[in-house]
Amino acid sequence: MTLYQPFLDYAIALLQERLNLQPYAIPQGFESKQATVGKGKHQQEVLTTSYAYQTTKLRQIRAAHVQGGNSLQVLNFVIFPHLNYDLPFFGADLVTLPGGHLIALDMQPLFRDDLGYQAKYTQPILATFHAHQQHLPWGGDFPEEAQPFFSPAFIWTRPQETEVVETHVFAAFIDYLQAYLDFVDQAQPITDSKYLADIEQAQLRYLGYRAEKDPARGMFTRFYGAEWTEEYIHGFLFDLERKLASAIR
Ligand code: DBV
Repeated sequence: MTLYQPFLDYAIALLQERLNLQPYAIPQGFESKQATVGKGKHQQEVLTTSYAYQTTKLRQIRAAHVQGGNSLQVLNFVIFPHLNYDLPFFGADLVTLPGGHLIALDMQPLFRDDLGYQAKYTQPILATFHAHQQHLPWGGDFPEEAQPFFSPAFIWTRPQETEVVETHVFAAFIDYLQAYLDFVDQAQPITDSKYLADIEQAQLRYLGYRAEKDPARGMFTRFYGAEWTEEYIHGFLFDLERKLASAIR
C-alpha cells in the first residue's frame, strides 16, 4: 500500500497544468534510495524517492516520498518561493508510522505576526481551513518552538482511520495546493530593498529551523546512514543556504 502516491500524482499533475514547470536538479544518488531493514519475517524494503521542479516564481518545489510498507509511509512536500516574492511556503508533512497517521498541512508564513501579511495570505484561506477542520481536529502536542513557522490556518491532525487520510486529508491537500497556486498566480515581484532583506532573513530562519530539527533525521539515519542523511537534508531537502553560498552575490 502506498497511501500517499495519489497525493503525489495529483500534485504533480496539477502543478504541470497550472505552472510552467522546469526541472530542478536533484544531487546524484538522491533521486532514489533503497534499503532493506529488519530481520527475518520483519524484513522490509524502504524506498525513498525525490522529485523537484522550479518556475520563475518558485525556487524549489520538492517532494520526498518514503515507502516502507503499511506502517511506514511519508510524503513531505514543500514549495520554496524565490527570494523576491513574499509568498508563504507550501508545506505538507504526511506521515504514517506504526503508531498512526500524523498530518501537517499549511501555507507557512514568512511573517506570522504581521497583520498585513495575514490579511494577504491567511485570511483568504480561513473559510477553507474551517471547512476541513470539522473533519480534521487539532492533533494536540505540538512543539512550541515550531509555532512561529505556522499560520492560523494550520491543519495539524492525527487521524485514527486510514480512510480519513484517503478522503478528508486528500481533499484538504488539494484545496490548499489549489489556493496556494492562486497566490502564486497573483504574486508580484518585490523590489523594496528593506522588504527583500526581511524576506531573505525569514526564509533562512525557516530553512535553518527545518534542517536542524528535521523529524525524519532519525529515521533516515537508521535506514541509509548519517552521511547520506545529512547530505540529503542540507543538499536537497533544505538547500537554500548552500545555494546562496554558491551563488555570485
Ligand atoms: N518531516 C520533514 C521531512 C520529512 C518528515 C523532510 C522526508 O520535515 C517526516 C521526511 N515528520 C516526518 C516524520 C515524522 C514527522 C513528524 C518521519 C515522525 C517523527 C517520529 O515520530 O519519529 C511537522 N512533522 C512531525 C512532527 C511535526 C511535523 C510537528 C512531530 C514531531 C515532533 O513531535 O517533534 N513540518 C514539521 C515541522 C515543521 C514542518 C516540525 C516545522 C516548520 O513544517
